[in-house]
Amino acid sequence: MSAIPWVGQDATIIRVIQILFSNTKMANTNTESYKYNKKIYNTLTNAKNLKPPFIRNYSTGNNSSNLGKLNPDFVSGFIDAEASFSTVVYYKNRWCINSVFKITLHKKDIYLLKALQAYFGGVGKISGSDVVSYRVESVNSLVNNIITHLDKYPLQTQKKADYELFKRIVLLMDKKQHLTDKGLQEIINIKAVLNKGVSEELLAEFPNTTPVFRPLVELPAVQDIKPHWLAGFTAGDGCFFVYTEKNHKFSSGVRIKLRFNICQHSKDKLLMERIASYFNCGIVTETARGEVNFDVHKFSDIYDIIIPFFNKYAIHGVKVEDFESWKSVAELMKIKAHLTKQGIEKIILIKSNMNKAREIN
Ligand SMILES: [Ca+2]
Repeated sequence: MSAIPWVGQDATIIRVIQILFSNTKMANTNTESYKYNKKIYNTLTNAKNLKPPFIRNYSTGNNSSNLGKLNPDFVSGFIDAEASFSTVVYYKNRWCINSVFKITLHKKDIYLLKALQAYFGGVGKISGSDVVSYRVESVNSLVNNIITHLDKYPLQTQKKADYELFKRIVLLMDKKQHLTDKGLQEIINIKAVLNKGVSEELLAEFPNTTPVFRPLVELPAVQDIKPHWLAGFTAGDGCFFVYTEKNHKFSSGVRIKLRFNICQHSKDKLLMERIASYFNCGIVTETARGEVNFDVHKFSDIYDIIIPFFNKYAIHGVKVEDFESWKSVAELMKIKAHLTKQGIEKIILIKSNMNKAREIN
């Protein structure tokens, strides 16, 4: 495989060419299908002013050596989407505390975890098979690598409150306070409002527990939202959808629709509204299940705002492949290929290769 990552428009075109030709016998250049693909290939090539040779091994840049050093804001955006901060209290001869920073992804995203580990100076461990986790649990690494980063490049979602609580616990551990009764109780008081709080069993062991206040998370001003943070957040929690819908009003019999989505817990509704203002497009809606969605459906917004944004501020990891496929559908729609039967076939083929990589959130 080629180790050179394709980025931006080049990658889109490589992706579309690769998919278009993937079920066409290259030797048989007289088929209608080949001619049609060739025509689309030429249109896309001319449109983007790119020169052949084109067909080479496609790489999305998922290889760790291609990822290079991640942008710090990207790292924080990705942590906002995918990481967890937790503290476990257990008894083994004495009360013990284990604080863990963790990111769990599908195994296809192991290179992204390796890039994150490299970003954090190689601390922590990556383990797992179908699902892989990056864990940092040494107090020293948490203080010097994770906390140092997050204090400089802050989180933006409500997860920040959990981070602030987690940080207080880790700093107490760093000062060995967890080895004293007072420090241990202080940690339990903090843990009482961290994530799901403390179990009844633990509460029974620490009857004097007085939960601390959960810190308030300040909402960023629209102009303070960092584009690379948004790219990292999207790499974690964003989705690029292609919908094919039977519709006889269209001569091809099928209507193609694109959707860009970011889904969060409804506690981050105001942040999602800020993101909508930042992009100056899309809508924010709340579901009965307590989720909030930021969606962009309008083709011109997708083509003129969303795609150029992520061309400039790169997403990393397996989601890049979805983005490239999605972009290639947008390019086909731009040249009206989706209004023809053959164009629809290509789009269905591209769609069939999308959104397979991530089975966990
Ligand atoms: Ca998430």
